Amino acid sequence: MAHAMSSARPMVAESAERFGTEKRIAGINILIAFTFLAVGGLMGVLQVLNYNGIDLYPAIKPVLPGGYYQGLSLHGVLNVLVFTTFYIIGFLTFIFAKALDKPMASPAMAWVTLGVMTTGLLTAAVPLLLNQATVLFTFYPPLKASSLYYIGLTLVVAGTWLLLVNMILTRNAWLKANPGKITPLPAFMALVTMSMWTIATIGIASEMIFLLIPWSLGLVQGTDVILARTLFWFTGHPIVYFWLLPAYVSWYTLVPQHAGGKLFSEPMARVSFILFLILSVPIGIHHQITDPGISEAWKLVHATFTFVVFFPSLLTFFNVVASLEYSGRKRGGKGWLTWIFSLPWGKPEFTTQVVAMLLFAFGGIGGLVNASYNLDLVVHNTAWISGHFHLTVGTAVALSFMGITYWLVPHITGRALWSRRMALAQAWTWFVGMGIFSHFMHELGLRGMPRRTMIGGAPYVLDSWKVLLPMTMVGGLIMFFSAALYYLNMIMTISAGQKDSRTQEVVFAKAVSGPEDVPAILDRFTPWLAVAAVLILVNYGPTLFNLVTNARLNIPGLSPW
Ligand code: HAS
Ligand code: CU
Repeated sequence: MAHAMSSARPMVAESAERFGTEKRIAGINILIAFTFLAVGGLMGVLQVLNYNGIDLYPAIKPVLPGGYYQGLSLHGVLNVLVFTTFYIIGFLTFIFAKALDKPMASPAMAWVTLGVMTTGLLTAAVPLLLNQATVLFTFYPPLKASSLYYIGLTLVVAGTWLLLVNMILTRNAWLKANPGKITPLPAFMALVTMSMWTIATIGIASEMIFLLIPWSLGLVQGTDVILARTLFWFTGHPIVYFWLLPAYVSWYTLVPQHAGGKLFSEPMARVSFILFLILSVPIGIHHQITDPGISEAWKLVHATFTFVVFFPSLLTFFNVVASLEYSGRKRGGKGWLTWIFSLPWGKPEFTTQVVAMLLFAFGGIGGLVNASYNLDLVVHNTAWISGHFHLTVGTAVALSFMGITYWLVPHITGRALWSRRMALAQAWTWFVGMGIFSHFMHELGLRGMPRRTMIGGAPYVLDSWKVLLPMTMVGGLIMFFSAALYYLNMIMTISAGQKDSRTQEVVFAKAVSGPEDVPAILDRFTPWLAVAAVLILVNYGPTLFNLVTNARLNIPGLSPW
């Protein structure tokens, strides 16, 4: 008996220990991510109050000397650069190792990844807080920030590359031990995401290293604005899929399991991710339709390819909904649509992610409007765009990431979620708040309201905007309430959640059409990376060649704040 117990104990200890590094990395990353999201999110509340003539910036001047635009810079940088990147690196490290059932090849490298990223974050945070980097998250020159801001962000990006290296080492070791086996789907998806992202970062890394850092250090006197913007969007478009794909990893490989069913088709899921690998980068110029210095022909090509990258999301739509339908019917659901009511709506980790999907459908449709060359001329730089990305990154991504923490944080900490009902209320209030907020932002954009503008201080506010602005505040305050529920629940979970050794194990969903149906080509990287390289060369080559050979580093910096 004693022997049986002592042999059982080390087993448990070993398995708890086995992914100890990955759990810790995920936990710390998620903690950093949500800590900074709290600050970034609060700035959003100030913005929406300012829209409605309630100006709280003077009250917080001692902490935030730069007012609206410093707040907006913090909002953008902390929410879409810091929150996303830290969360994703933690989540993917964990999911990748779990899916292969093999700890990361180099735990030391995993810690160095975190160390480099954190150093970068702290370096960039100093000028941001000191109002020396009030250049928004796109940091378009000639706006000029402190060099620490650019160096810090570059370090954060460089840190992420190490995860790809670690993943490749781990997968190689796994392949050696499992010859002829197909990479488990979640690991494959994580690897696609990091490969796509690493290619994408060539743009921002070049912009930083060749243009912005030397310029901000005073080594060169000026910069080239269009070249800088083009390099930015080389990364700035695919970054949105770097945010999205980890949510897709969860929608494909975990949500069907939460729903008590199966993924509909693994081969189709792989096709979707491979399409993202080859199509995410060569479309960035759809952010520059109104920029001079780039030919209309290439703008049109990028716009057209943007329509093509719509397809992997349509595949996802089909596959994920088919999986939900499978689960609904398995749970006794009947009818064309009434199976929806048989889904486990009482499970926070499920519901939070499904309501995120629902709003994403609208964000995705709006994306098509943006991608249409001529329609973009109507919505570009208006509040419509802010409406669009609050549905995409602000909901599909951020709300899914919250939903994931409803099972992942208990898994990491061994403490049960403090309140499941509060979590459900959080999901639905986000859905309602964001639904209202983004609807009215879209509409205000169509009425000509500019984005990135201190509307509360603008002398030209139209009556047709004034009637709708209060609704953005209603939506914003509901979201604020939702966020408060989230943070309260999480703080209570970590500090006072019931110790529960039975917190959910990580179980990936099986598939109706699974690995046995996957042709070898859908588990390979080299051919797809080659296609990606060709498409990038074709779609960006001529424009970049032109911009680089004509570059004049003669635009001086401005720090008007
Ligand atoms: Fe975008 C601008 C085009 C997706 C984020 N985008 C932005 C900006 C951000 C952003 C942040 O072509 C502003 C950048 C700035 O500061 O200037 N976007 C698109 C297109 C898509 C798209 C075509 N965007 C995203 C995603 C983002 C994101 C994803 C973040 C995560 N976007 C543009 C363009 C611009 C732009 C232009 C520049 C505009 C300008 O003028 O500046 C597509 O990839 C979207 C495809 C999505 C779908 C939806 C699929 C739905 C699914 C869920 C299904 C499940 C359901 C649940 C419904 C086709 C997968 C059912 C439930 C049951 C119970 C049954
Ligand atoms: Cu884009």
